[in-house]
Amino acid sequence: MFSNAIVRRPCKNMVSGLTSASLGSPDHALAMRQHDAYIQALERCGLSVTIMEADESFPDSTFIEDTCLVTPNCAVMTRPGAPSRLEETREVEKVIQNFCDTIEHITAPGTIDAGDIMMTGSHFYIGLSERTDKAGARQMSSVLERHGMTASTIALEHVLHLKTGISYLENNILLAAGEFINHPALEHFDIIEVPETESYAANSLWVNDKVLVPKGFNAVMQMIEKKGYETLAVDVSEFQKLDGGLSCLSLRF
Ligand code: CIR
Repeated sequence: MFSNAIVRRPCKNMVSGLTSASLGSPDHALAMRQHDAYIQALERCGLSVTIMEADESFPDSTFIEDTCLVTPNCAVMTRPGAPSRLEETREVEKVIQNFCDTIEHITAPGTIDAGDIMMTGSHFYIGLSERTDKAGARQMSSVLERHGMTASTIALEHVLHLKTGISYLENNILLAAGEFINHPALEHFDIIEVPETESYAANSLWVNDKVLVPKGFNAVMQMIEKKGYETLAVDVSEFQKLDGGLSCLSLRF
């Protein structure tokens, strides 16, 4: 179970954020309202939410998940794979210090975005992607092992981050889309197959036995409810325009 979340407000400069989506430019005012509702949803799941102010120097900084991996035994500041995002970690670390006594760091030349890391109990899956290279993954694995946890890697073919395509919903249940549905490394999970038409909802978010699902993806929402979870629909359309999803918008621990 999680007790805390950290979020970072979207900045006006989010319109210059990195994206491969062709969904148009995000509307900052609407993004702020959606971010308010996202915070409320986390609070409904019982989390105490720390809100960092927006930083106009970093257009993608609202996607705070990529900057840090928080585990029960330590926090690990990442080294984001996009050059424009490298320094986002600095302010996040100042906030993390209020919660974690042990903070580790990924160092150059390795790169890793924590959107590529999925926690399943004490085992972590690390996606090798355009943002996360083998050196970054290797460093992360050895940090985790030093703190009594384990890790393995999965090479990505099509998606930006590992958790763009899969989400762990606890109880051995994995939500999976596209290239992950029949992946040999994941076959021991009870897989909920996300239809191609709703692939964006593969990034849904388990928080204390409730699951946040992006608004408008009703087939996936129903599949998750069939597994016995209460779902909360959260509209993140303005973040989708920047390739971001529900998990990207917070650190949870
Ligand atoms: C980026 O390309 O870095 C941002 N526009 C989106 C990051 C999404 N983060 C995530 O999936 N964890």
